[in-house]
Amino acid sequence: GKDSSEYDLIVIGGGSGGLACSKEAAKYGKKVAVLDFVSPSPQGSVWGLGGTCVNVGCIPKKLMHQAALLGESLKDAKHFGWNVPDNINFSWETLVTAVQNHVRSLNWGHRIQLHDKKVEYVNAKGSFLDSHTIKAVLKNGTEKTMKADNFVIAVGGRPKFPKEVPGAIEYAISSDDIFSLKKSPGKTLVIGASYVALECAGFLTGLGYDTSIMMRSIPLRGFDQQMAQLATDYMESHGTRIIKKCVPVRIDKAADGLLHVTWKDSVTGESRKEPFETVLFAIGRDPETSQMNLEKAGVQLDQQTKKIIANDKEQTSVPHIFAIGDVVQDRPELTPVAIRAGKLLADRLFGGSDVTMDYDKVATTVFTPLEFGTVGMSEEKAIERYGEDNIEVYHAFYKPLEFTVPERKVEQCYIKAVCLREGDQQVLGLHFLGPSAGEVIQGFSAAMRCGLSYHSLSSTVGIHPTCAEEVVKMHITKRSGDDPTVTG
Ligand code: FAD
Ligand code: NA7
Repeated sequence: GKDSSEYDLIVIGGGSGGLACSKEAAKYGKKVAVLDFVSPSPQGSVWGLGGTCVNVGCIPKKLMHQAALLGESLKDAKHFGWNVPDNINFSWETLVTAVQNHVRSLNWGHRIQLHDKKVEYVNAKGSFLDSHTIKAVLKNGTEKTMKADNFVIAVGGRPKFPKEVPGAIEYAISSDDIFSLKKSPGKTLVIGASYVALECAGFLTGLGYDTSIMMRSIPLRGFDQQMAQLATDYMESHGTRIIKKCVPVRIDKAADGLLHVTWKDSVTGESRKEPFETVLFAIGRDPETSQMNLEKAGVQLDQQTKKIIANDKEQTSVPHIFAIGDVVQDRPELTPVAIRAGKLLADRLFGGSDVTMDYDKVATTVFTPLEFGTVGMSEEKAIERYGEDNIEVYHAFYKPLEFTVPERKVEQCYIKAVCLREGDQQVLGLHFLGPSAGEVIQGFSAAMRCGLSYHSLSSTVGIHPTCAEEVVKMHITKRSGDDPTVTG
């Protein structure tokens, strides 16, 4: 047995990856502790157990996205015969309360699960003293020392603020604050073009707020750019203002509380100034490695990103220290990725497994007002890898049946399969813009893991009438130059 301060495994970070890993390890009868501590955001937001996804990520954002979609549905409903009154109003306070209540129920659920599975939960901030010892600092300042044979670092990341922009840290918020914001955000400027930026601007627009996005270059770097363009075109045509090729210079708070943002157009060089009620930065995330004393343990970081370097067994430069989730260099920053990596790691450490995590062909969905589901390679990536002559792209612009009756003007519903040109035409990437994109793309991602070819995709019989059937019906190649609009 181990004495009270010695563990088989200490997990630092009780988010998606850390919780999954610690619970799985405890299943093997191991002595496991998980540390979780939330440092307040610059605006003072804090939250409970469960990490980013539960508190300030996937969960609250999908609920707010749903709230925005419902607003759209209310407009549609009239056309379908519902006598919806004209002056419907929306209450931010009600939404935030409902979302926060659900988040709190999840916080509680995670605590119960740790208890039931005999994982010791320590609400403390962990940092290394040496490679086998950590210091845990509790909220009240009490310190304790803990030792373990193995460590898993799963501390995730936090939103970045631009240090060079005066007023940014003082006055702006981030995704860490928006989901619990007490008062309605009002006229909002979202700065950045990450998926988080587009999603936040999307639901704020949908909820009726005057919303602008400021982009310095392209939307959704790393994603298929044709899809990214269509997703943002849709937003622009549905009320989100996009301020292109501009960067913030400073933010000043006026006596009336308004935030006056000065920005610069990087093409013309001109400056502009405009007041907003809320400014939200979504310019990427920094890993939470800076206060962990990782150099004391000997854990190597990427010099530029400050993320932890880990091998295909999630092992860092120190053999008994592992890292999973968003804190690791070159990994998709997604909850199910962190969960799976954590579970497989515990199985390898304590269950005699040799199964490693496959980070390839992980599907994801950007919950913009018109959702964007994607798996595998972008068209750009496929061309770069195989050459334009060896790639066949099938595509279609389609109209969801449910958009016809309410006469929704949507030109951006689009699907694209990026395939190899030879043989059965293996599908390298599948990209879908339209309703319920996540629900649509999940099954196709399983098919792609089985080696889906265009041949098997197009010999699949569709489910009528759905949007997903448009995926199996695609037959126009980009190369042909034919009109890809689905008719009838
Ligand atoms: P986290 O979940 O971030 O957990 C890390 C935990 O460690 C945190 O609780 C942190 O406070 C704690 N911690 C940090 N340092 C210490 C320390 N020294 N000691 C103790 N504890 C510490 N992913 C999806 O799959 N789908 C989505 O729709 C989606 N939407 C998102 C929307 C937003 C706005 C954001 C920001 C992210 C979204 N993500 C989404 C990404 C997803 O949230 C992350 O990939 C996931 O949470 C990563 O899990 P993790 O375990 O690596 O870290
Ligand atoms: P990303 O993917 O890191 O993107 C950051 C975005 O913010 C991107 O649009 C950047 O524009 C923009 N950015 C970064 N710094 C600035 C400043 N200083 N001013 C204005 N705009 C800025 O964001 P996430 O962290 O949300 O995404 C995490 C993961 O999701 C990532 O791995 C992706 O693969 C998917 P840029 O394109 O650099 O001009």
